[in-house]
Amino acid sequence: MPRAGYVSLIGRPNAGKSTLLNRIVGTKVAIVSDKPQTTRNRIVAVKHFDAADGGDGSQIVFVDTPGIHRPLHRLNVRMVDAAVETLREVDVVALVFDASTKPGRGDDYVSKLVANVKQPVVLVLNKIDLLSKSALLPLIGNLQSWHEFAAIVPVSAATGDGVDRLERVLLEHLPEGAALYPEDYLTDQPERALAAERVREKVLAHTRAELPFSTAVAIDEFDESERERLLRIYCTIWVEHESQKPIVIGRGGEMIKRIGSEARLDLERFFDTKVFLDLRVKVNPDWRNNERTLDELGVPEVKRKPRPPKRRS
Ligand SMILES: Nc1nc2c(ncn2[C@@H]2O[C@H](COP(=O)(O)OP(=O)(O)OP(=O)(O)O)[C@@H](O)[C@H]2O)c(=O)[nH]1
Ligand SMILES: [Mg+2]
Repeated sequence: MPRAGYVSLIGRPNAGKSTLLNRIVGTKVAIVSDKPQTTRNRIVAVKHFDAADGGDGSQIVFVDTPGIHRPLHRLNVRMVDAAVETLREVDVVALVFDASTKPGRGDDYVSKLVANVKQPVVLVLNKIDLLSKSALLPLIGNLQSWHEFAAIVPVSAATGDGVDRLERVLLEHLPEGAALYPEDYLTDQPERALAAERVREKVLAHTRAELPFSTAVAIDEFDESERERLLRIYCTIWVEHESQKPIVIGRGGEMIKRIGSEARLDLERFFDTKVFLDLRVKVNPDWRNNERTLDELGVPEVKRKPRPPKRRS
């Protein structure tokens, strides 16, 4: 009997959730960077276990989520809410932990969140390529106290080590049933969003300090009228302060050219056609706290159920 269901990838920023998702589905659906808070919304992507690949028609519907952190802007409140909300919706929670780091206060917070989860929680110890074998066992012993995990699976999303086993373990905990998505379905991310994210990925790769956090990319025009020959994409890179503009543009436009040419090559590979990419940089003060801009950027607000008012005595 095939199995099918939802698995959310939850954890601290930088744990490697998006790298793991891309590794499993075999395509870059979520951008990755060495800066925390890279992923800003939920990304659904489906792993198919097709008969053609020796599978039985099972499906794992992954939900990649923003890393859980203390939110200081409305953007971050929306991000964390989006991640936490998945805990109630999925069949299995995959808690991804960066095994090359020591558990800290942020991890305490995440472990408290999963303590209330009713569904099976699988602890994924990622980045084991950075770890000696002898360090793994004591770490597992230490993290077992967090939760009654359904399983603990060491992996390296970077090398693929352990990922097959992780897929098997996740499948075991999914309900039996027919496929939820068509067999060629990859992701819920529209092409425009994928394009904007790839541009943002290059910005993240080449900037430091506050800039990665205060940058957003909006698609102004996605012109497919001559797609076979040339896909034309016009983007605006938002920054928060006037002083950040020259950093993204660089001396003599060097930085923006580099971001543009790397993004264009990436987009050409992804869309399998020539791409014309127009980038401009604009200041949008305090966009991270502007609800309308956040809506427009596709970082939706998670509507929580209202709590009953506290009774006054
Ligand atoms: N060495 C090593 N690095 C990894 C591995 N998995 C991810 N990384 C690196 O860790 C960094 C963070 O990876 P992401 O996939 O963006 O992490 P994330 O959990 O999605 O982060 P947020 O979106 O910010 O929550 C990147 O530099 C990755 O290349 C791994 O298995 N081994
Ligand atoms: Mg991510």
